[in-house]
Amino acid sequence: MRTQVVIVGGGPSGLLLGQLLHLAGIDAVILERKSRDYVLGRIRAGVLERGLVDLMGQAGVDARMKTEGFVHDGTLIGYDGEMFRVDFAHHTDATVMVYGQTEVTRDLYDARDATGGDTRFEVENVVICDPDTDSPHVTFDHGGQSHRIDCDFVAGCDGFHGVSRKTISDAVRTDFEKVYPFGWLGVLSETPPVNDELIYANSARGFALCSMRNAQLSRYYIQCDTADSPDNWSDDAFWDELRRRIPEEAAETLITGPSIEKSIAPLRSFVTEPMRWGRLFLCGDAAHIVPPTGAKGLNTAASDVHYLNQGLRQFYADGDSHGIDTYSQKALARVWKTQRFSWWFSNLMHHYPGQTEFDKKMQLAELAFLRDSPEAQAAMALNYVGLPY
Ligand code: FAS
Ligand code: PHB
Repeated sequence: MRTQVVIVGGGPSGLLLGQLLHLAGIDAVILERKSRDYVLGRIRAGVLERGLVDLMGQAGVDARMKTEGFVHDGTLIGYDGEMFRVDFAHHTDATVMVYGQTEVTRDLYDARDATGGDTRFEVENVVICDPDTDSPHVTFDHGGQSHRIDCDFVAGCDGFHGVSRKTISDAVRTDFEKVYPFGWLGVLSETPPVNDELIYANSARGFALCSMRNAQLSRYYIQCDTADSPDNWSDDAFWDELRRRIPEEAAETLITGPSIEKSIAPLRSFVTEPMRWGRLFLCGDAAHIVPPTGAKGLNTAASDVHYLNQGLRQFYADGDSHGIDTYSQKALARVWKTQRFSWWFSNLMHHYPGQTEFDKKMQLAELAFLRDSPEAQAAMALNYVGLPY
């Protein structure tokens, strides 16, 4: 079999790229390791930058997002017993969309079904062959048979634990990593959100975040030890700890209920360079990971897809390889800026084991500066709504 682009990974990166390429008449086969239901069962991101909202529109998959998503023009930050608001619309004329990654993925799968796109689920033993030649191919097992697809290009959209990044030899690739000494314990509950906007809280007991998916579905996080386990946390224990970490006015109005999902995500900053090797291009978590504090994981995957989609369209339209030749450089330029914001916001809002009293004073001083300085709030707002592509 032959196709133009093989996309390894059927998460948001792979699906969005597949949809945009289809609209340009470029054929792609998507290979996904898990089942569709498994992919849709993952609870992950919740905030979409303006760039991803626009891309969803370009991909023709934004109808449900427009009716069910929540447009947010600011966020709340709580610390040291007080709370202040950063007004995105005032500083940037832009907003963000609160719409779960699960729904984004569902919309993209529905669109792929409608186009009859070739998506193979529960594939195994994917191997990307000869990516550094003009005739790469991909082999894999599916339905008890071995398969080979010859192609022009391979898009590695298979996340942090996929095969694509590891296909690029260590002699070519450089990894940059910071592992944070804490994780996030997340709970999903069928309860009304505690506030119309998100609340990021830096309390003496550690970080907490109040988010949402819709008017009856809330998403909450508390910072936890890396060795912690969801089994150590009853719902009551979680709600009690959350109340202790969020501003009093929110703690008093918090409506709790049974958790329908409870999980711990480790936090790391990670980038691999380059994001291209021959005819293999890395997109999304396959190339980079951020601590979720700044809501940049899914959104940086989107800007990668934007650049790669542009480059492949240019190549197939008029044989011009400039877009694909500059893909890695362009994508990484934005990746590092989102890495910095995610690192900055994580350092500002979390308690580090062994943090000295001076360190805590530095955090409080920076939070007070952010509270009082319109320029500091504008810088944060510009990064939060999404830097330009
Ligand atoms: P994904 O990991 O989503 O998708 C990769 C796909 O490739 C998966 O479906 C996988 O099954 C498949 N795959 C892997 N190996 C394969 C192989 N060998 N062959 C075929 N398929 C293969 N971001 C935020 O902005 N906010 C958050 O709150 C947030 N929370 C997160 C919580 C967790 C636990 C994790 C892991 C990530 C979180 N993220 C968050 C980041 C997340 O949203 C990612 O940025 C987003 O899923 C990136 O999408 P993809 O690049 O498509 O990678
Ligand atoms: C979420 O709703 O899951 C979410 C929102 C904002 C973040 C991280 C996670 O910064």
